[in-house]
Amino acid sequence: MFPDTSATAAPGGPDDRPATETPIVGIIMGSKSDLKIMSAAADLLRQFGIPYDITLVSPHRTPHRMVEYAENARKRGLRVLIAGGGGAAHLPGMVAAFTTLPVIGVPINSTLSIQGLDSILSMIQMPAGTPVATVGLDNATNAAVLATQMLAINNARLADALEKYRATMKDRVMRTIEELRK
Ligand code: RP5
Repeated sequence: MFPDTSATAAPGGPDDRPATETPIVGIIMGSKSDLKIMSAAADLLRQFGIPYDITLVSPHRTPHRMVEYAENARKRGLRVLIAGGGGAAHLPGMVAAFTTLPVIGVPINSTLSIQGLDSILSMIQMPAGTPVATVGLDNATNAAVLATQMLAINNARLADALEKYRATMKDRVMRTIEELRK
């Protein structure tokens, strides 16, 4: 169920840094039941040293909170949003309708889901003009990597950290290849 964050540990950032600075990434999800998936995004952002905040925003149970969150996101300094949801996963699309910040959607294979296909379809077919950058099912790690890549467009430290992250992945594959040769 959990993404293997050990396989994608990000070098180049302090591992245990608390998110005390002004957050620039907002992680939101429809339910506490999504947290076991979405925490992988928080873990990776922390490793990259990117300040974030994380909270629940339900499009169906707290719709006014969702509008307020999305409308205030840019004003309070957020630059990218990561939104996860399962079942009728309307959160990323609706948040995207209320902000011009980039929204990365994480479809979640929740207990309500039809094996996650419902969540995926709820996010990917956005009308032209209001995109949600949808990553793979339960892949909050990729959402965090994509957010980091967006922030790295004009941030040399993050660009360097991403290079090291890629190098770490390559090293793991090369080590496995060596082990298989034995
Ligand atoms: C969605 O419904 C949430 O994102 C969650 O994935 C799913 C189930 O929510 P709970 O019934 O577990 O609160 O809105």
